[in-house]
Amino acid sequence: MRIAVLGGDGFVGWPTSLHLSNLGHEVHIVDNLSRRWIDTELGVQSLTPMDSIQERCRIWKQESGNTIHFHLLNLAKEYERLKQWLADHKPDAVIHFAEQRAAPYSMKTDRHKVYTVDNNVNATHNLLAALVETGIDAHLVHLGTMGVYGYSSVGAPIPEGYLDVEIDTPAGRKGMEILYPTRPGSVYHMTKSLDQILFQFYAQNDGLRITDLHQGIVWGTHTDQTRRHEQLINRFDYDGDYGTVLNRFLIQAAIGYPLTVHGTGGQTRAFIHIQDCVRCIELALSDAPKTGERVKIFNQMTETHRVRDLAQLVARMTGAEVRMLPNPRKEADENDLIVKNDQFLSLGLNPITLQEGLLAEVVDVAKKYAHRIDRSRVPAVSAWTKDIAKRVDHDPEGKKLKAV
Ligand code: USQ
Repeated sequence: MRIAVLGGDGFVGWPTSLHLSNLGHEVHIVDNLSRRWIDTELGVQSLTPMDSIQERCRIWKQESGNTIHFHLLNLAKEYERLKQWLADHKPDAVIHFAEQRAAPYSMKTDRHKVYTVDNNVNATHNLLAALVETGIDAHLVHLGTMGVYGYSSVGAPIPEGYLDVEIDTPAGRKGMEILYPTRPGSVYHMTKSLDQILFQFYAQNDGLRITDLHQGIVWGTHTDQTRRHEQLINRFDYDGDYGTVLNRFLIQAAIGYPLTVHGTGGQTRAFIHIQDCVRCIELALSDAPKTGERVKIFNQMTETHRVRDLAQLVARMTGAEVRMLPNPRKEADENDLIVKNDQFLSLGLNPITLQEGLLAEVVDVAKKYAHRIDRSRVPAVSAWTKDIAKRVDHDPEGKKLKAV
């Protein structure tokens, strides 16, 4: 297949591009390199040293003999160029990762909220409108998030996208299928909730074939392909805005920084290893919806864990200290989470779970590049409200709190 990977320079986009190229697909990365610009804005860098996208593609060609093409294009701002690109390249599938993906970044200031909505919603809508206008029957696979559902303890498993409900009508009770209600917990998660509605409309109105993947928190860094050469290495975010919880705990352990548990650490979240992410994309591509079919929605996660349990697991493994910090986010102190993922299992996903070997691999990577870490960028200080900001500013590293 000819596959466009929009956002193919990012944390999941890059290993996905390598994985699909390795399977023999013709891969085209379309990216505006915004993630690299955000590093510059924030004054942080990936833990792992990343080469330019052109250099990464050159090394991949040298290693595998396969070409990955790179196209510099801003989906949200360059609609006419996007349309022309699609008309010229006529991809069989389009994988859409091209969105700002960090909840803390999206909550930093009003400017970051505006940027995240503008970038994410326009990128998705421009793509949908351009697919209709060019008449290209490509399967669109979008990377969404489990976070669209919020994290309240419902007590019942979160289904894969749809919910059967009954409503009272004058003619009696009627059955109906609705999109599972969203309850996003950040501006970033809100944009992915809006994406869902855009997909529903374009599938129903124009017959676009769309798969939406509701992914959990990714952990790990290497995949089979990024391991093949030092310069194919994936990016790795450790800072308070872009680093995600388990990977952060692992690098914190590697550099002797107390593990930063927010609040009581009672938040339960869905997780998936990076190797499984790329496999899931492959599986989703093999199971495209037909024209006129509703949007296919998969929960792309393999297990759920409570944040403090993860901290304790990492502490046991490495001897790290755990510290409970004032939570910069507005989120439930404690929640349970049960998630269905039957569709990927039935397509053949064999989940990688938190095996010590792979956790240790992340610690090893972090130790190797520890000299690149700026410890002052580890605390998460982006606060969800002005009131919370006062609390977090007062004690960003929880130094006044007792270590446990
Ligand atoms: N947390 C800590 N300590 C930390 C960092 C985070 O206790 O040092 C807590 C947070 O308060 C939160 C939980 O860990 O309760 C998860 O935070 P996260 O930063 O790992 O994940 P999140 O903000 O939800 O976002 C990440 C990705 C996003 C993806 C999402 C999947 O950045 O792109 O959509 O995970 S999910 O969480 O399932 O919605």
